[in-house]
Amino acid sequence: MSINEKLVRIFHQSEGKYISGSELARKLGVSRTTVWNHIHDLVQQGYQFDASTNLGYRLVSVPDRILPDEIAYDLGTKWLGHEIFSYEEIESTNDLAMKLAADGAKEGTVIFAEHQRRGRGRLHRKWYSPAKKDLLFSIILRPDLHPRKVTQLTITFAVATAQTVREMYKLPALIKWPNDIIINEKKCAGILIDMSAELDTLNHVVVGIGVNVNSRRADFPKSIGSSATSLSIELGQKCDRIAFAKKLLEQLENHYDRLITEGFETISREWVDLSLSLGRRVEATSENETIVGIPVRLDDDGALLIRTDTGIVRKVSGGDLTVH
Ligand code: BT5
Repeated sequence: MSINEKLVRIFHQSEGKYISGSELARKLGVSRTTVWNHIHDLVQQGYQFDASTNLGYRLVSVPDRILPDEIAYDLGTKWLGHEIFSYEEIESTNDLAMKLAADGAKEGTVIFAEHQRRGRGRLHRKWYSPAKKDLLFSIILRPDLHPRKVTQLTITFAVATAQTVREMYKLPALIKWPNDIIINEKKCAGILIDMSAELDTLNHVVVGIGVNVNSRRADFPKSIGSSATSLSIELGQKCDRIAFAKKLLEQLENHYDRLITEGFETISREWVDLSLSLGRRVEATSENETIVGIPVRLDDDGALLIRTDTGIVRKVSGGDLTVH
């Protein structure tokens, strides 16, 4: 752990109390000048301290930035996010995560970015996000899952994300199959899964999640202005991105672990309560056809089963839903 990381930890543990320069120096095993230099460094990063000649230093506020140390502090996960990278600007966190995964990065590694130059949705679509306002991250996983069942992962992470939004902010988050998180009929988060697979086995999977946290209406491009929202727009106040990121990582781990150990059934049941489309009339559009009907349930692969007007139940494995 670097001296900066240790310092941040000591200040967090002191819960807003002053700590003298000499105590910090003793705890860190360095000189008081070194302590001062590192505090100066943290100030450059946006941390704010009160400095008192008699009492020492007190942490007043942490910057609104996705700093790995801040996310890692007190993070209640067993394996997810024990390795965290964060970039000011990057092409796409999913692209980098795929490269790192191919190079052998540990399962549970998380890559965050404050801005993506080429944020991606599914099918070469774009993911828009203004710099430094939202959450954009990717997780490296190596599940023992048949490639055919990878939609189970999308559903699992969508359930975890919707539940986190509900628990933390009491907002009525729902899931539009397969990967959209919707609040009051507008999209506030999306999930993108990339994978490397052989015929029957997955090598690795990258789960990319974009959540509009503090985006404002004016931040959205015109093309999505009427269909997108953010947590802060819905709440009418700014959200603490670090607190949300921590809770989300904890929930994602919890749901993923349940999927792997207990199978898809319980997740699938939780999805029912969060589904925007069950029982409503939908159009499911994929590359080659459009199926119109009423979704009845998920099958064991995470695909959506839709009852058409003729009474036949059709399986939809990908594409987009329009909900009427
Ligand atoms: C998604 O695709 O919803 C997946 C989004 C995944 C984004 C994350 S961010 C971190 C990681 N790195 C990446 O490069 N990507 C992942 P899809 O279902 O195809 O939806 C894409 C569509 O959503 C676009 O065509 C727009 O219509 C709309 N859209 C784009 N940005 C949006 C935003 N910020 N909020 C709401 N809707 C948006």
